[in-house]
Amino acid sequence: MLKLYDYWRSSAAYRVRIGLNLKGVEYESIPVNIMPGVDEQMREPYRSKNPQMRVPALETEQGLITQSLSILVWLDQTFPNPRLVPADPWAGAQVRSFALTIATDIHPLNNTSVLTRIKLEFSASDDHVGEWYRHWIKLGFAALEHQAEQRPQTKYCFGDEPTLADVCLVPQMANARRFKTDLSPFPRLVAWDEQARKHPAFIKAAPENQKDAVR
Ligand SMILES: N[C@@H](CCC(=O)N[C@@H](CS)C(=O)NCC(=O)O)C(=O)O
Repeated sequence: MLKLYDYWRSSAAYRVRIGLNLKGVEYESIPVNIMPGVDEQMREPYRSKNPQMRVPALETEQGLITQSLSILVWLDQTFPNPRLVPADPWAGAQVRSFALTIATDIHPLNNTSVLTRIKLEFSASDDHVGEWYRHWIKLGFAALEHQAEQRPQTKYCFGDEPTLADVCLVPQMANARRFKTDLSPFPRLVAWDEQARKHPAFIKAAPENQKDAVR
């Protein structure tokens, strides 16, 4: 069975949990506690397994895959139904562009290790860290909302079924709410997030439904 190195509140791991559930693929979740101060991702045995010292990572029969989007593409190629990225080149590019805005332009700047560094090395206060965090979300979400306004309204981000775009949007929205971001400028993104969170695959993947969740 596939093993997912996971953490309940990791939004990158949350993406992979949604993808696995959408595909109906069973997996075992192996929690790696990345809470600052605990930092299991930086210690053995995980560190040798994944020198990137991040979650998620997926243990397959062929070996380990790191990076959530690489895992999701592998899942899409290995279990093609339902598709996370449309086969049509143009439609596929639109979905990937949406997903990458979140996964490569917003999320990395708000990673735990980035926040810890601006706190410890540059004396950022908790208020400054919050501002920093919300800034990158607002910038990325504004672009996605603007692009969404140019398209007809749809149930999910790109049509009647969830795609990689919804897989990335929902975890990023959870982070945005946790850091008290004003989401009123992004009504389409909010509606898509609400819709997707009613889907069983998304419910099962939600942070609060994980075995390592701290309530
Ligand atoms: N680009 C990576 C990002 C992975 C990532 O940043 N994971 C975070 C949790 S969401 C992490 O492990 N942080 C631990 C750290 O920063 O030390 C991916 O998409 O998988």
